[in-house]
This record gives sequence, structure tokens and C-alpha cells, in this order.
Amino acid sequence: MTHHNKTLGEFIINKQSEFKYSSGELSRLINSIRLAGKIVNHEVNKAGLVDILGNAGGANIQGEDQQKLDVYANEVFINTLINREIVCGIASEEEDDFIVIEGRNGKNDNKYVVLIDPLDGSSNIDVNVSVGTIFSVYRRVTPEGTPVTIEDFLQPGNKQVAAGYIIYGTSTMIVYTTGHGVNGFTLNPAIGTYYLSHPNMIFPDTGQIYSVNEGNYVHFPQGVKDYIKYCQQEEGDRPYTSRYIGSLVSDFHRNMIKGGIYIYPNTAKDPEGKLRLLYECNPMAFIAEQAGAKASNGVKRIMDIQPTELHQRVPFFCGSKNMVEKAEAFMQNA
Ligand code: AHM
Ligand code: MG
Repeated sequence: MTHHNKTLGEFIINKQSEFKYSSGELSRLINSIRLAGKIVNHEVNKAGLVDILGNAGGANIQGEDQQKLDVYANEVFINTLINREIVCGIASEEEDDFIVIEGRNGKNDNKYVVLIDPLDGSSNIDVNVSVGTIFSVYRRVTPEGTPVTIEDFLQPGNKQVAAGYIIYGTSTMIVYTTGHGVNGFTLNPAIGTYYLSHPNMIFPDTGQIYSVNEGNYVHFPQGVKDYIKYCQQEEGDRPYTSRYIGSLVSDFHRNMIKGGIYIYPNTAKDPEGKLRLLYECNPMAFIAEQAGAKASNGVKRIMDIQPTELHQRVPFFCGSKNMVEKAEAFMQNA
């Protein structure tokens, strides 16, 4: 018997009525992202073959080394979205400031802004380990037809209308939500089509994997130290397994499938944590919650934080509901 797996294109057409303010605009937006994802995927996969590795010479606003592929991915996503006039503004982890997109006639009637981390975990590219793209979509709050302002980007995560990631792994996948659960699609590179491979993804309520950069242990807050010791204790289903790739999308993706918790706390070196609220934590939090999991800064829900700046960082505890609640309890009692 032949079995036809739904493609992402077919899925989007079927689901369009579920999209908020359904005018097809959000569907077209997701389409552009999946297209840009294919282009970046092609480049990431041949990274080992061509002399494209190494520093581009510049550093991004956070002062970290920027790899050439980061720059490339940033350009592909931004150009794809600009050329198709599909959004009215873009903010990228790789850009100092947000980008206002004017329409061809100087007027842009699109209602969505996109925030994107074009290539997260890029220090892993040199060593052939999975990296990812993370994106987040909001409806603008300023009037349509006028240039976007910072206000359109500084919205709390609970206002997201869509979020997702692309994982450039052993297979390339796009996983996203528009607020009606989470679905995962796997790219068949031979024909360039994504197939619905993971319908209705559910984060297990509990798990046995904890993912944290334990090298920073001495700098962790006491609550995180205590939680790590708890994970390592021999009792019941513990000790847990430690798994840390250092590539947020990959660590998150594994934990969503197997059950687990990801933690990037504030440390002595990074008093606000390392990860960015707008480009990394909010989109992952939206996906996590839509899959039945939790995302917290250790004290409160990530998606309820009112952002004050584009490149804001935040401590991040994300994963299986019971595990995040346990970690929060340790934070509270420390
Ligand atoms: P980046 O945006 O500079 O790539 O940094 C984000 C990455 C995440 O993917 C990963 O989870 C984390 O940084 C790893 O940080 P560390 O190497 O400090 O453990
Ligand atoms: Mg990043």
C-alpha cells in the first residue's frame, strides 16, 4: 500500500483557516522562511567542502566572533523576506538595530514583524555539529502602512502569533507553531520538499535528561547548583543523564522528543544569562508551551516578561513541565 505523507505546502493550505487574521499573509511568511531555510541548509551542508569557514572579520553587537555562515544565513533570511515584501519589519540577532521594510510604493501594508536568530550555535559549524535557525512572529502594534518602530518588536512572548526553528541536523527539519500545537517537517533534500514527519509534537511531562553547561558550575546560582545535585542523586528514576550539545535548537529538539530540561542560568560572567529573550527564549518558550512544556527564567514565565531592549538576555529554564517546576522550586528555596 502506498502512503502519502503530507508536505509542508499541503499542510499550510489545509491549516490556513486556523491562522489568526487569516489573509494568507502568515502562510506566505512561513513559506518564505521554509524557502530561505532550504537555501541555508544547502550552504550549511557543504560547509566542510568549501573554504567558507572562519571569521568574517567583524564581530556582532555582543562582541562575539561571527562566522561567515552566520553572515550568509542572516542575508538569506533578510533578503528573502524583504524581496517578497512579506513583513513590515525584521530584527535579527546579527543586526544592531531592527530593519524597516518599505513597500515598492513607499508604503507597506503587511502586518507582521519577524525576529530571527539566523544561525544559532554557529560555533558548532567548524566541527560538523548541528546548528539551527530560530524565528518569532508578532503582529505589529503601530498602525499598518506606517514605518515600524521599536514598540513593534518589544512585545512580550505571549503576543507571538507564530514561532519555530529549523534544525540543520542529520536530517533538516522545520518545527513550528501558530498557536495550535507543534508540528515537525523533515526535508527530503533530493526533491527539496518538507514532509510532515512529526505531527502534534508533545513534550513528555517528565524526563531523565538535563542539559546545562556544567563547566560554569562554580558561577551558577545556588538554586541551579542544588538542582544539578538533585539530578545526580541516586533515587527513584535518578540519576538523570547529562546531554549538552551547546546548540540550543538541537538540545531543545532532543529534549522535546525524549523528555528533559535545558538550563542556561545567569552566571557570574553573564549576570543576565547568555541567551536572548527575543531571538531565542521567546520562540522556544512558545513552542515548548504549545507542546505542553514550560519555559521560565527561574522565577517567572518567560513569555510574560516585558522586553525593554532588542538584544536583552535572560536566564532560561525550559523543558518537561515537572522538571522545570522542580528546578523553580530549588531556585525559590536556595
Ligand atoms: P550564539 O547565539 O552565539 O550561537 O549562542 C547561543 C548558543 C546556544 O545555541 C547554546 O545553547 C549556547 O549558546 C551555548 O553556550 P555555552 O557554549 O556558553 O554553553
Ligand atoms: Mg543565538
